[in-house]
Amino acid sequence: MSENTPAPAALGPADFKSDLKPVWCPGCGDFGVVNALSKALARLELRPENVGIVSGIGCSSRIPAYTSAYGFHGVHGRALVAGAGLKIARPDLTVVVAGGDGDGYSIGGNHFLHACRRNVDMTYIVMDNRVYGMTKGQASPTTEPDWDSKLSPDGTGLREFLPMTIALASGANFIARAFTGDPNGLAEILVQAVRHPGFSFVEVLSPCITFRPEQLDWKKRVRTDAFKPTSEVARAARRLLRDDGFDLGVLFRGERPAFQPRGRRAAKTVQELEARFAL
Ligand SMILES: Cc1ncc(C[n+]2csc(CCOP(=O)(O)OP(=O)(O)O)c2C)c(N)n1
Ligand code: SF4
Repeated sequence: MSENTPAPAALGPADFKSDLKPVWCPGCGDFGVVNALSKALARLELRPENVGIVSGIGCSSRIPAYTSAYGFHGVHGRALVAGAGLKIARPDLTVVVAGGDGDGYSIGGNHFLHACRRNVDMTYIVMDNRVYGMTKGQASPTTEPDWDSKLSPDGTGLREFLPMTIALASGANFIARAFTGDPNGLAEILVQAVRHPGFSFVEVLSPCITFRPEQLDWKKRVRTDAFKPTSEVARAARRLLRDDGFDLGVLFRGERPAFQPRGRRAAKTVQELEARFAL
């Protein structure tokens, strides 16, 4: 930029929203996530063209359409691989991957483990409502074993998947929990997650008021700033032993360097890519 070129005007949260009206049920927790994410991206002084938002399938995975950043609404359970590919090919972009607990922990569970282990520099937001919202209320890996519903009478009887514990054990470099009912707290955690190098995992408690209206009670149960960040895995693991799923804040800030493959630069044209694969 020459000395005479004016600096681009600072953007506000509204600049990160698209003009599509979300089709989420009125009162769905996911509204709070799109609001907080827009605030966080503005606070980070990014521009929509510097950000790629990748999702899987589910109500929560509709989020890229509601932002003005580059978006990819992908395949159920495969958002993390698409996000990692994007970051590796375009390290200049800020990559955010987003989706639900079904998408990320059930069909996408294996990718979750390896994304933590691989530690590519991106932020993964899971909107956890402990149910499959889009497909009308099946139990997910984070559903309580005794949640009684038409599709799981008397509950599944299965113990819950513990995302933060699993992320810690698998190597995630930043681990936090936030609540959509606290949009400022959520925006602040997202700012920290994007800034932290490597794989940042943010579990967001996001009520599904249609299939789990009792989750409206979460606003009385959450404890703001209950976690105090540490860079010691053992300390974070001990802290999780007394977590009931409603403690909020940053649990872990690791110091592993982000993974960026060495070797050839990404192909710049389709022709170049085809030439590399020619036998
Ligand atoms: C391969 C494949 N299997 C199953 C589905 C059906 N399906 C769509 S969304 C979804 C679950 C969504 O639940 P979650 O990720 O928790 O998101 P929510 O809708 O609750 O936000 C399922 C099973 C699909 N689209 N593709
Ligand atoms: S079904 Fe649940 S998760 Fe889906 S939009 Fe409605 S409230 Fe949100």
